Amino acid sequence: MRASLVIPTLNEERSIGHVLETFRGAVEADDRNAAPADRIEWEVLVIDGRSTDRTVEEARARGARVVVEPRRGYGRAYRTGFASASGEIIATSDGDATYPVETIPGLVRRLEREHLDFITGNRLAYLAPRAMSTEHRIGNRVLNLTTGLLYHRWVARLPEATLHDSQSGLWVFRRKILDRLRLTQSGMQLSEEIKIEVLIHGLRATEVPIPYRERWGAPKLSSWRDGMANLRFLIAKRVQLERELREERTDAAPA
Ligand SMILES: Nc1nc2c(ncn2[C@@H]2O[C@H](COP(=O)(O)OP(=O)(O)OP(=O)(O)O)[C@@H](O)[C@H]2O)c(=O)[nH]1
Ligand SMILES: [Mg+2]
Repeated sequence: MRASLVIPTLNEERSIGHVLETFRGAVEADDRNAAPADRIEWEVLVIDGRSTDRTVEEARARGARVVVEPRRGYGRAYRTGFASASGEIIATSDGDATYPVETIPGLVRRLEREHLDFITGNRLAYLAPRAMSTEHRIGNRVLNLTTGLLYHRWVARLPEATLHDSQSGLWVFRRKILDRLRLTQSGMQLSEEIKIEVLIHGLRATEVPIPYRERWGAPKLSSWRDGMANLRFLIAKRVQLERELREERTDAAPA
């Protein structure tokens, strides 16, 4: 089985080496426990937004394939990364050492074992004390509540009938589902867009608890600006969805 780990980076020289080494250690442990035929063949893609520090050198030195995406945006970087990934399974993580990349091989095994299409990590389950600022925490809560209210009928399809962390950026999924998802966002909104698209298409998805740690290096996110953009996106997408559902109902109604 081939899998791709995709990591967007913008000036993460302090942490990217650590992230890639931690991941490699986890892959080696997974290989030791697997029969040769069951080993996962990994490719690691770093989608770099023209970092001005040593991120690219650090990533290449650890065997990652670096794709330069000069257009700005977290979502833009992921959409470019997904198009460049060759694995049947794609996993994602930030390059700032916040996400537990060591859990990724195990999550791929779980995706296979449970015949799932999409797994997303719930960072709020084991949040390290300084991993999120107060603004960030409040913003997340507002966005999670809004997602739960606006998308209730789709979120209810999850095993716990709720999405605890709409903003998480650690996912493991089958590449083939990308043909069905409409991913349009170039900013942080991609993180909620991908989950909503998975749910409205009725794909087999689950949320798993993961640790989330304090970031290394300077934040790229602006809690207020990105939070408001995410909120506007949630509302606009729901309005559009309602319009499409209404059109479908009209088309299906007998003349
Ligand atoms: N290629 C690319 N990567 C980006 C861009 N903006 C952010 N990133 C990377 O995307 C990942 C997520 O960005 P973060 O700044 O960590 O956002 P966040 O996790 O929501 O916020 P923090 O809690 O501050 O870490 C990091 O690895 C960033 O380096 C961009 O414009 N282009
Ligand atoms: Mg981060």
